[in-house]
Amino acid sequence: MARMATETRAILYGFWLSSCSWRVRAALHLKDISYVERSVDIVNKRSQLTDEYRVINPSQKVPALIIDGATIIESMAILQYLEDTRPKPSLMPRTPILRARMREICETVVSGIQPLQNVGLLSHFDSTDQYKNFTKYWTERGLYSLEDLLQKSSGQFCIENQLSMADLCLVPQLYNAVTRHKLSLDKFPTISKVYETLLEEKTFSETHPENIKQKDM
Ligand SMILES: N[C@@H](CCC(=O)N[C@@H](CS)C(=O)NCC(=O)O)C(=O)O
Repeated sequence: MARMATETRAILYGFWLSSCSWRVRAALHLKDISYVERSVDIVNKRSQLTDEYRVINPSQKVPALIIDGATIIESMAILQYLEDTRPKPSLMPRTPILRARMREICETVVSGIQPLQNVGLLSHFDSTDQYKNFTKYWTERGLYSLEDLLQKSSGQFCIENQLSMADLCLVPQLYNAVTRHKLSLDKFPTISKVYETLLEEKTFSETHPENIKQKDM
């Protein structure tokens, strides 16, 4: 009797342009977890709003990760689960104060920038220009804050010289700010330096949206 094919790898529901999906993709790569990505087109088809996808992710956003027989939504919950179940290499700095520094950076991106830059907001503005001015304002405020935070905590990476959740949050958001929203990082020398270094890391080069876009097409 033919055996039914079952997917034993993790399944990431994401989208190439989504910063929150890139956070998770980078963590899966860093921890060497085998996965397959299923594209949910949040821009043109707006597939996140279908009843079918709602069963997977009730918030109707990406990402969602199916792993170890569970479906997990919210990128930071996913990162923490991966860290708890596959602790090496660790995404957490070694001391409580450095972990607090890491969370400051994560929150600045995850709560202070991303929700105000989310493509899902676009249809709620009278014009694209209005949306762009809004996102530019909040992104720049976040960048000023991140510049100060990184001046205190960074080495090669956001927190000294160890990759952490902070880097996983920072890189995708900066990529969006620079490419999609055409913001300049000239006023933010520490952010620029750390960002350039991080883009060279395999964790980010191999999970880069441009690579995922090729596969989606
Ligand atoms: N807090 C959520 C945010 C998820 C989120 O906003 N995802 C965006 C892409 S980065 C999305 O799916 N946007 C489509 C929409 O809002 O309709 C997380 O971290 O997973």
